[in-house]
Parts: sequence; C-alpha cells; structure tokens
Amino acid sequence: MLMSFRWYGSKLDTIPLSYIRQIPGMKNVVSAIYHIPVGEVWPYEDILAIKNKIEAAGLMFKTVESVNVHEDIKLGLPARDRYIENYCITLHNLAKAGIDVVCYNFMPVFDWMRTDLAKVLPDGSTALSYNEKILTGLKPDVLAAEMEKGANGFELPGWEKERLSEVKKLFELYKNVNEEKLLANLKYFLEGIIPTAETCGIKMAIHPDDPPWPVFGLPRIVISRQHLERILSLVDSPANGLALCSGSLGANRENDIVEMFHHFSKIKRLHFAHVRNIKVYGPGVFDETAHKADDSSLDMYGIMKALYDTGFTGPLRPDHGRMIWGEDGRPGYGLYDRALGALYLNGLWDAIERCGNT
Ligand code: DNO
Ligand code: MN
Repeated sequence: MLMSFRWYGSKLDTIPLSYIRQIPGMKNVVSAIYHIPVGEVWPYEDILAIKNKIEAAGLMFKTVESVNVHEDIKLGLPARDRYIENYCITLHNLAKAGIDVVCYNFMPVFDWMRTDLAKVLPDGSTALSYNEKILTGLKPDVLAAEMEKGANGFELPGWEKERLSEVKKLFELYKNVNEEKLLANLKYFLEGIIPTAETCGIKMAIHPDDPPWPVFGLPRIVISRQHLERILSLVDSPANGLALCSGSLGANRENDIVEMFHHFSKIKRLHFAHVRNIKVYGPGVFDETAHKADDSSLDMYGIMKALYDTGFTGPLRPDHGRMIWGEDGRPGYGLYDRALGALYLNGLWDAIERCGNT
C-alpha cells in the first residue's frame, strides 16, 4: 500500500508540499494538471514540472486524479474520437513521467455532489453532507449557487463557472442517454484507451459515482458491485480497473464495502483506494465524518484488513476530511483532518501487518 495525499498544485492548493511531507508515513502525491481544458492533451513538460516540484519536496508522484473525460465521450458525440486520441497522448506523456495509475470518472455533468459543504457536526467541526430531500425540486443552477457560496472561494470539481453556463445544454443532451447508452459510451472509450494504457504501463482506475444513485435524473453506471463487474468485463484487461471509494459506494448501505475491496483487490483489478468514513442516517441522507469515528457507518479496519489480506500494493488515500481546528480551506480537502485520516489508516495497516507476521 502506498499512502498518498491529494494535492491541487501550487496555484490552486493552499497546502504546501512541505507540510504534506510532514504527515507521518506519507509517500505519494496524487495530483493533476488543472490549467488545460478537459479533452486537450496534457503536455509532457507540464507534467514534468509538477513531478519535479513534488519530488523536490521528498515525495513521489505516481498517481493522477483525474484525467477527466470530455462530456462528448460520455454523450457519444462525433467529436469523441478526437478527445479519445488526445486522452491516449496524455496517457503516453504521463507514463513517460513515471505515472502508473490514472483515476477518472464517468459521471454525467458533475463530479461528486453534496447539499451542504459545511454542516456542523456534534463536535463542532464542519463536513460535507448530503440530503436527498434538499435536492428534490431544486434546479441544478440553484444548487450550484448554493455550492459556490459554501465553497470558500474554491472552484469545486465539475462546478467550474464556465461549465455551469453549459449545464442546461448538457441536461438537454443527456435526455437521449440512458444507462445502457452511457455504458456503451464507456465501452467505446475503454476500447479506445485501454490498448494504449497497456502498452505504456498505465493502470486505469474508474471512480464510483458519488452519491451512488441517480441525481437530477442523470444516469449512473458506477454505483454497485454489479456495475463494477460489468465495467471490468467491457474490456477484459488488467489495465481496465477500479478506484474503489468507500465513502462514495458506502452511502448505499446495500453495498458491502469490505467485500468489494476484498474481491476486486484479490482479482488484481483494484488500482486505487479511497478510504474515508461517512455516517448514513437512512436512504439518501449522510454526513462525511472523521476516518476514526466510533458512531459512523463504515468499517475502516475491515477495509484495511481486506486490502492487506489481498496483497494490495497500489496507492491509497484518505479521501475528504472535515474542517477542524479553525482551518479554512477547500471544502473536503483541508490538511488537518486528512492528515489525521492518513495517520489512522497507517496505524491500522501497521497493526494488521504486525499481527499478520506473528
Ligand atoms: C470523491 C472524490 C472525487 C473523485 C473524482 C474522481 O469521493 O474522490 O472528487 O476525486 O470523482 O474523478
Ligand atoms: Mn473518492
């Protein structure tokens, strides 16, 4: 297991790499190129520049999250071939710079979605939270305005201003795309990129949809074990793999998270692990919580044990964290709580390893 931390680059992230380096047991940085529009090629020089910065701080740069997939690919529009070609060139450039895992998602229009970015928890910290009732009857642009208010001046993934102006148009286009069509478009994409990933030694890792059910009537195809099996079979190659995210999949209590981590790691198709906790109150209602939270819904120990028992060697990161100790940063991506999360997960791993060897 390679303990990792997501970083948005020196322009967009307020956390210096030197602080990340001080998290005990932290090894690898997960980052991306943010100044190139979705669908365009990531130049090798730009990738190298981030890599040099990260390595100069004493950390590795082996994992990219995310090379986002252009909406035309998800919609199956004619321009997709050009974007798939670009994607392949980006993969080549990343491999040349030593990256071996690339995360992406196939969520229509938005990345993760919450209804509150700063819900006050009983201990006074604030956390990302979701309540389906708030969403019912809400127009996406109204939610977008709410999200912007709570985002502390940071742009949230998928909610960038220039995209929001397109949202209405996108919703129109998605009217013709149901689950089956979206899955067929994912297959087309995978058939286009997996041969390149194979030759350059990159493992692709699809992130689950978050939350794991349809929102605003948009189709969702990465939300259950069945979906994940199906995605792996679309192109049966070790390069076509998963980024399992406990907090995303776990919001649906029907998903057996520990079993999923165990199974997909055992068959060597789990390439990236996002491990975080949530408290689920009922269908469609949950808060993100500390990684160690005694009253939360997910079994952090069970997940780490499943990974250990199946010989998982890939990158693993604490995912979102709460805002604690007065920190005022990008919602979900502060330093303190994610550092505590990393330490807790490292502690679990150490103990499991020690028990396994005695
Ligand atoms: C949610 C986060 C996501 C994730 C992207 C991957 O759990 O990990 O923002 O990074 O969806 O493309
Ligand atoms: Mn995640």
